[in-house]
Amino acid sequence: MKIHNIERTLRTRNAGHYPDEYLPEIVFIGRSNVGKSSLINSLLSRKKLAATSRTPGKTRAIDWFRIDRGGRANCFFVDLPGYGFAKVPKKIREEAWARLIDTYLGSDRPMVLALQLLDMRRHGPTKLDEQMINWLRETRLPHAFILTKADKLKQSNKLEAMKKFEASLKKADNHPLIPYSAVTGEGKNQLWSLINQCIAQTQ
Ligand SMILES: Nc1nc2c(ncn2[C@@H]2O[C@H](COP(=O)(O)OP(=O)(O)OP(=O)(O)O)[C@@H](O)[C@H]2O)c(=O)[nH]1
Ligand SMILES: [Mg+2]
Repeated sequence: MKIHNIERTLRTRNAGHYPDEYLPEIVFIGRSNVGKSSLINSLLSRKKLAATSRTPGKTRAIDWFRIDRGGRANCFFVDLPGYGFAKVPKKIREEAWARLIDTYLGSDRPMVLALQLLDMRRHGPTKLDEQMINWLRETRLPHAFILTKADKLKQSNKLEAMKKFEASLKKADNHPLIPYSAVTGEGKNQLWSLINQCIAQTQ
């Protein structure tokens, strides 16, 4: 589907501050440096829309990107700040980050899909990821797991990593698990199909 226009509608660090417009929202969640901003750029075929960095903690606010696809398929991509960034003092980490995300996830915003990103090289979620996943399960928001940086694994290691993630995420609850590479575009078509399906279900 053709994208007509993309703009960043809002960047905020204030809990409870949202865009005026209600469109289906696709939410990107994951620890710092896992590749959230790179995934957004890759899906939208833009190099520098969402700022990426080798230094963790780049995205400290919530960003709303408005994706104009000519009407019914319009949506927002919501780039949440990464968690588990060691250089941020613990107090700020616990309070500001958690409040920002908790307020948003608990709001009446029209979220249609949450994408939980996990680094594919780690062969499983970290402790913080698990906390986030439990949090997500409580919200009952439809969600999928995106295994990032798939290009960094050899084919044989990929299959092994998939199996380990499936086991640890208890794949029985039927949430898609999609290997993704922002470098090669692997997973892009599959993820767009899922996004479109979730948007269509709300209309
Ligand atoms: N090889 C490879 N590198 C990636 C991929 N995705 C992201 N990276 C790299 O990983 C680093 C972090 O990527 P970001 O997209 O900035 O990560 P983020 O999750 O937005 O990080 P925060 O904003 O700190 O929460 C950058 O150096 C990216 O180039 C990928 O699919 N393959
Ligand atoms: Mg980022």
